[in-house]
Amino acid sequence: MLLTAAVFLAMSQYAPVNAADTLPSETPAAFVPRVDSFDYVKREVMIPMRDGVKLQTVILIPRGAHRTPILLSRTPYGATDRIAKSASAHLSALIDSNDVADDAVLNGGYIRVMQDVRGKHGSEGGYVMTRPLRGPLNSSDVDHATDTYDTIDWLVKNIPESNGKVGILGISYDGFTSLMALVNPHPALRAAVPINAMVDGWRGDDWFHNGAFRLDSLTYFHGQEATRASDVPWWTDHYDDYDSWLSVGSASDMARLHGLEQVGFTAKVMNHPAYDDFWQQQALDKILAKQGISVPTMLVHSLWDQEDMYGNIALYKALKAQQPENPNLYLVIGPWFHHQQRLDGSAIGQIRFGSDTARYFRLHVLRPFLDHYLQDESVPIGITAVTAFETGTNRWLALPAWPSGCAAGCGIDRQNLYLQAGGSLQLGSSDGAASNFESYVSDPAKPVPYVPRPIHIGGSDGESVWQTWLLSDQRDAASRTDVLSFATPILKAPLKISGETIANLIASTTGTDGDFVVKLIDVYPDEFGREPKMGGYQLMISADILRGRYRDSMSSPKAIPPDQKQTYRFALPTANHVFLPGHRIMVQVQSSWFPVYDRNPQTYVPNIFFAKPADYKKATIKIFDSGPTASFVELPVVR
Ligand code: PG9
Repeated sequence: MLLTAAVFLAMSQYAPVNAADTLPSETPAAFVPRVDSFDYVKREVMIPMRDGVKLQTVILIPRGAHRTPILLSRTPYGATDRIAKSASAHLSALIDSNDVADDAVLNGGYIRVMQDVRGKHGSEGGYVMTRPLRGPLNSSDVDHATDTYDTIDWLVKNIPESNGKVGILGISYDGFTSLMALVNPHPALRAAVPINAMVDGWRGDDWFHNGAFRLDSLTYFHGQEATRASDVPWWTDHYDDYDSWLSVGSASDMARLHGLEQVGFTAKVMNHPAYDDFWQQQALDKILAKQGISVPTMLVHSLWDQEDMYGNIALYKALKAQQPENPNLYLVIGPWFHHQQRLDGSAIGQIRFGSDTARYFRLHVLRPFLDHYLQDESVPIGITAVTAFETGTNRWLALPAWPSGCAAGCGIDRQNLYLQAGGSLQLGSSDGAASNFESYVSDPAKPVPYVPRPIHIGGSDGESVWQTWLLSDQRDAASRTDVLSFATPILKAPLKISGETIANLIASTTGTDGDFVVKLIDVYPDEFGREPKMGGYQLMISADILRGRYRDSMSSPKAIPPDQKQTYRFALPTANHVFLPGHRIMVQVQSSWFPVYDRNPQTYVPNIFFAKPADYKKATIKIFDSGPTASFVELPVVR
């Protein structure tokens, strides 16, 4: 009787509407996974912040851990998916796949914690893109600094296996949140490793470079802000990204096409095209230099970072200017694309570095740093203030500061490389000839593609164009009539540069606005021994763009007077490169780089985001070379 009642109950619970299906479901109401044999314990908790909002946090504790430090990351990309989606009984297998803190780093000796930032994925609260600190741009009581503080406070009080010491690390957005942790840090925070961090979205990180807008930012706003779970895909209507972006007009037209007026960050960016207070007040290099850093911090920079090329070097410079002998500051410079530190670092595209430089970093630089500052039994650190990979020769250098050329006994001379008539380059002085110029027509209807078309950002054949594009062969650009190339004779001796190259163009345009791209290139010998495909390869060592309206002031744009010589002076990203004998140095100049950057209409309009089709006009650009008004690039030459 009892049995019959139980069966009836079960049937009524699970039976579908069709009463004829009398077979009970084989799926239990709630399955309990068996994980007792795992070599770690996983906890998923909601950690309360000071305003009551709870943040989803995944904690992985090596089984049997005792007095073990905590390694925290804070991310908008889904904590659960990032470190705990794959199923394995081994902690090392679980975290190895995409975490920079892989087993080479953790070595069983860390508690790994990953948290969703407020407003994303499992966390409560509202999302604000790279939420600024409390102050003029954030009137609430919370920011990433307070959220990190509250999180660390909870972790050290609620994980009995910990030794009470916490390190924070992360790449890109997670690098930005690692930097935020340094503002009024929790006393338990003992080390930070911001990698490829977003520091200043206008000067040279994700959204703009010197005022030129990076179009793919729109797809990022969409991915990040359309929903909490980032689950609405961006659609395309062409295979070739060049066509997709050219078929709409301005960036705001594309934003409208995808409904981006619905997300909050779009209007903020489009209402602040210049480097005004909105950008300056949230630039982390300025903020952190003002308050200084007290927590041992290792800034990690990629030489070919296609997203956050600017931030960590700018921050290092700002911190050094404030406190030249800060013993807590370390810098690592590696031959990587954005976030390659967590992957294989042997090559980027066709350029090979002779060893897995990313694994070297994780094992011999990152781990000693973390062990030294976080483990109870302090391990000797064994690394210098700066660890930099030298490209061209492919070797790691231990340096006292950046830039410093070599360990001891060498300095840096700033030497000008002058653009000369006929497409040559001359180091030291311009020729005695009369002033001359080369010219090209820049047509916004046919902008210079950043890689050969068709361009498919995700890549075809599994090779990501986006990750490798800064190292792609520039010969295609060199053969266009709207790109100028200048080159030295074949080098007889090596020439090494360390630090920032500065472009100093003297140019005129028939338009009233315009962009200037300068690329410093290593041209390989015409034939190249064991790697025949590299014969004549044009490898970009450093390059950037300046939107002409900002030539004199980043915050107060002004029109370019047509047909008048103007100076366009701007820094290119840091390099640590040896141009080898047999190679040549090349400088290329062009006025578009599409569709990485939006097109400049070349007619001055108040806000390029809202330029109308009729504003986009061809312009003739003259780049002055030879004689007293020759354009040049200022190289940081190591002697
Ligand atoms: N570069 C990405 C990003 C960082 C910060 C803000 C917006 C985007 C990233 O890779 O996380």
